[in-house]
Amino acid sequence: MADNQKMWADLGMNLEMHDMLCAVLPGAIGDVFMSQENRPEAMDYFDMVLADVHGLRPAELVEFRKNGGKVFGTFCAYVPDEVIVAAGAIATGLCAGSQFWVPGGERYLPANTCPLIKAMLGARFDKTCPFYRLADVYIGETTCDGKKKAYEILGTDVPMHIMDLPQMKREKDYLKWADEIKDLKDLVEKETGTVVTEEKLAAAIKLINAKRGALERLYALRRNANVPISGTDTLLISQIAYYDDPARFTAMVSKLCDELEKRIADGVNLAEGKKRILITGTPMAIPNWKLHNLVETSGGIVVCEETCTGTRYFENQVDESGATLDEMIQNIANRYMSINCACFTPNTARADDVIRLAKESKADGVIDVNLMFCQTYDIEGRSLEERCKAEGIPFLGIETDYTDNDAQQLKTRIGAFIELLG
Ligand code: BJ8
Repeated sequence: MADNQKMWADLGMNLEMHDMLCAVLPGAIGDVFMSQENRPEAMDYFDMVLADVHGLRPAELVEFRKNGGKVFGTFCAYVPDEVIVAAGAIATGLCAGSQFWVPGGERYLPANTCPLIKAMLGARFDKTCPFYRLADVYIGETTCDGKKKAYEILGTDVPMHIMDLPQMKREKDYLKWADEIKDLKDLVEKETGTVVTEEKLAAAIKLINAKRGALERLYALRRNANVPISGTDTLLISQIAYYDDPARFTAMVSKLCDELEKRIADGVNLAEGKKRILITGTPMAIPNWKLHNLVETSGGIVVCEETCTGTRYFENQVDESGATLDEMIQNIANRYMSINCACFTPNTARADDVIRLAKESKADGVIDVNLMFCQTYDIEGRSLEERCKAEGIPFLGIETDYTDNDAQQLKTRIGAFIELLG
């Protein structure tokens, strides 16, 4: 911890304020994670990463930068890590899931802005997140309006590169996204002084495909009648996916999956007497475990997340058959354009995904969670509810933020929903 203090001081962090953030973490970890029964042993690794979330990985990034390495901070599941990795750089998610950062963000943004966006700005300007201090360049993207405007404000304090994400899925949009990925490649080459060759990009595609494959395996195991791992634990893994070393993360998830297979064979079933729930909606950035905790302490077990901290992050692989840089980049673009985010129009494929995943996961019900003031997901919630109802899948729509103010009321609503599932 003493080493961490020095590192945080060297990073120019606000130590006094950061201490306040660190003070609440052990309690939250105890309440949310350690209180669960019969957890897989291989969760040890992820628990350790979480317990020292602002120490372990940041120390690696500090070391990497000392040796001349560059770190790129990202905010969205559409930004392809492959290109950053191919230039020998590190991509790290700049997730913002804590209420702690929201008041800081409100100094720059209207209060009626999505909490995720407010937390992004609070984390940067309050100087209380080492990842926000360590990223040399932030990679933003034109998804929702709130993020676009927030990136302009972040750009007053840190180098920003914005990727212009198309919002439709016509052939020309796939070509356009490939063009934006080429611009990203040019940027990382310039920043790192490393040329992205065919060999390097092909290796990076394989590395990130392997990471997605490990997550796919984990999610497939949860579909079993015997559920071997809680949704809360899986959510933590999905959150850590955004910033851990990809090869190590893949190895740790694979090790966990080996254990989960054994647990299934041994008849371990965390779903015993519980209702299986699929969660869909806005992303749950670390340390936002609110909904999973509420569901799993109210008679439910989360068996799948159709979110960017869930299936949207890992479904579909990049085609590895590309031989030239142009082909590889188009293959990368095609994979990322297969993500179905509400910022696209039309986005009916997301409802198809929810129905498919609910069936595959044998979900008893779907809970659609919307972060307050996120218009696109809020609007989509109505049609999603109709689609689920037409399929006979019970549906509950929830809007919430990062505070605990509504926790009791949500617990009552979720408890009633789960009871109704019979
Ligand atoms: S691909 S979901 S990570 S944009 S910030 S849209 S919650 S108002 S995060 Fe997202 Fe990429 Fe889409 Fe996924 Fe709404 Fe908030 Fe905007 Fe948000």
